[in-house]
Amino acid sequence: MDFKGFDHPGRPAGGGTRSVKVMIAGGFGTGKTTMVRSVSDIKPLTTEETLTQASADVDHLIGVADKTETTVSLDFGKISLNESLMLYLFGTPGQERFWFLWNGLFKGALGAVVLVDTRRLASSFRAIEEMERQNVPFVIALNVFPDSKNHPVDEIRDALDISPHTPVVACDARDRDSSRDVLVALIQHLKDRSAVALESR
Ligand SMILES: Nc1nc2c(ncn2[C@@H]2O[C@H](COP(=O)(O)OP(=O)(O)OP(=O)(O)O)[C@@H](O)[C@H]2O)c(=O)[nH]1
Ligand SMILES: [Mg+2]
Repeated sequence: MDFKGFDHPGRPAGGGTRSVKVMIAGGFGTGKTTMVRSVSDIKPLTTEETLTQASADVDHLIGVADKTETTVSLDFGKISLNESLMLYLFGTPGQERFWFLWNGLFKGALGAVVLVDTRRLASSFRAIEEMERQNVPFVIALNVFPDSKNHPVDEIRDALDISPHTPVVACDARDRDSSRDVLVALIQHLKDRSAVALESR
């Protein structure tokens, strides 16, 4: 896929490498840190702390019972998708008590991946609402766990109440190629949106 025509609004067109800020968002324990880790070209910066007993009741550990750490501030990584496009990845915290950080984190973001664990769909509702509120285009990445059911995409769309234009892709956040494919889908979505915007001018 060729991203050469993709222009970052803050940069002049033509030549050089474009840098794009991308958020990796989603509910608690959906695999955000895992995705930043698997796909980043550099050793990512992570800010994980041990999960405390205090959060045990509110965090609904169903399906991620062996989870011991949670992101308290952000994950940061970067990936060069090709010679002209560099993505800076910002993983959000999933625990509700850190959501107040989201406003600042999203500044300048061109798009987002919203990770969804289909065993716990509701955990990502708030992240989707936030993308819509902050007007950040996004793709849904269904992070497939061994006991995830194979729901038809239309059912998932309905359950998440997202527009038919929002791409939904399945992935394994632990796998670099799979995570990279999600980022490619996001960039393609951003390109499609800007093409539509240009046409309707
Ligand atoms: N089987 C399987 N396990 C995964 C996958 N992705 C993540 N995990 C595991 O699921 C747990 C949650 O992953 P994290 O990457 O910490 O999730 P997170 O969204 O960053 O979590 P918070 O920062 O606490 O919101 C970890 O124990 C991972 O090893 C996956 O694709 N498949
Ligand atoms: Mg995390």
